[in-house]
Amino acid sequence: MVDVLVTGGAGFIGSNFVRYALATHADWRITTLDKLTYAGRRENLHDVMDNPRHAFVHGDIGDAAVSGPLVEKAAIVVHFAAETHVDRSILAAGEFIRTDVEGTFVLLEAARRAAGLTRFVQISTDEVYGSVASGASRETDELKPRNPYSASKAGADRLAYSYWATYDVPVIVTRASNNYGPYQFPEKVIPLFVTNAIDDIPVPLYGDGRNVRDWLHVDDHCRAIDLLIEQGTSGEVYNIGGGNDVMNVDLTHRILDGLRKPASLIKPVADRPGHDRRYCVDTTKLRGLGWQPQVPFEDGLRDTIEWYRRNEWWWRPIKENDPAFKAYYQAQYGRTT
Ligand code: NAD
Ligand code: TDX
Repeated sequence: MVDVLVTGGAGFIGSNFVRYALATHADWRITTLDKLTYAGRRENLHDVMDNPRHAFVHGDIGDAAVSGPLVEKAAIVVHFAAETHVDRSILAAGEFIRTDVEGTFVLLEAARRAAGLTRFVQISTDEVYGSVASGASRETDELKPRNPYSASKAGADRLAYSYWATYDVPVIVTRASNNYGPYQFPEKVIPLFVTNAIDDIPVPLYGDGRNVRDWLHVDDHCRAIDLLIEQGTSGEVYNIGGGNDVMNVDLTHRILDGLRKPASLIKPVADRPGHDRRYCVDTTKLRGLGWQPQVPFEDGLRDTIEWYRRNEWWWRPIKENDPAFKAYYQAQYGRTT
């Protein structure tokens, strides 16, 4: 059996990856290590908690006594755990530095001692390139992060690389574009707008709504990570993008149309400070290994909207009963919605 450690496996992408990996690799024994922050939820793994090839450990990656032994016995580490929401990083950046930078450092130190480690996947982000006015970011481009989240991720991205260059830890760095799909915490734009619209609550569109994101279905992301575990080269960086560049205002109309809700639900609100105008990654390198996205955006968005429509059990308790969600919503949108 192959021992795989997935950090942040109770979050959005991590839980989709755990589910995908258990179904795809009969010889993988997966340990999920997750702190269960506001974004990490046992419910995200409800259907794999009892799987005999899956163990769940509740703990902080920054706690070396917990994370160290798990890394040391792993053959593969896929490191998703992070604070991930740009708007929260603008409100308070401390946890982003502690988890995204220092937490990654703790894992990498353990990775130096891990005798059987063949792969350490550092899940970075396209945001490390900063805003790109035109063209597409290549892996060799300069990093110009512009908000506390992306700056923390850039720190972790280069720290992981340095552990390959310096200590020969078998690191691969991935930089994916905006993911969408089931189990995404309902404060990121797609699940927030879908669930607000279901309840006829206005959807707060930042600024002029003309910012562009490249949408990648989480299943295509999981397939890319899996391929890179098998075929990637240590010390290399790989962009992962869906090739679906969409302006926020167009995305919003598609969501409202998909739910047969009126455009009058769109509420223009103050812009995000330092709001990156556009991200776009060049995926030639990954495509050279045989990967290409399989989920057309139209189908993926329709299915995602349908998932939130059918799975109110999953999101309604967060939005209606979780005081932390209400406090965040008030802090973020209180003045403007
Ligand atoms: P998420 O916020 O849904 O999940 C993050 C998970 O990490 C949660 O389960 C949380 O409990 C856990 N976590 C946080 N701090 C921890 C700590 N100190 N110790 C252990 N666990 C901790 O995030 P996501 O959207 O699934 O993103 C996963 C990874 O992918 C992140 O590294 C993120 O930067 C990266 N990424 C995300 C996107 C995207 O569009 N969502 C795009 C590119 C890259
Ligand atoms: O209420 C909103 N209104 C709005 O107009 C929210 C929450 C967002 N937006 C805009 C801001 C962005 O241009 O929508 C776009 C997407 O916003 P988010 O869902 O917050 O994602 P983004 O800031 O692009 O970052 C995401 O992609 C890169 C993830 O959250 C990161 O973890 C990932 O690294």
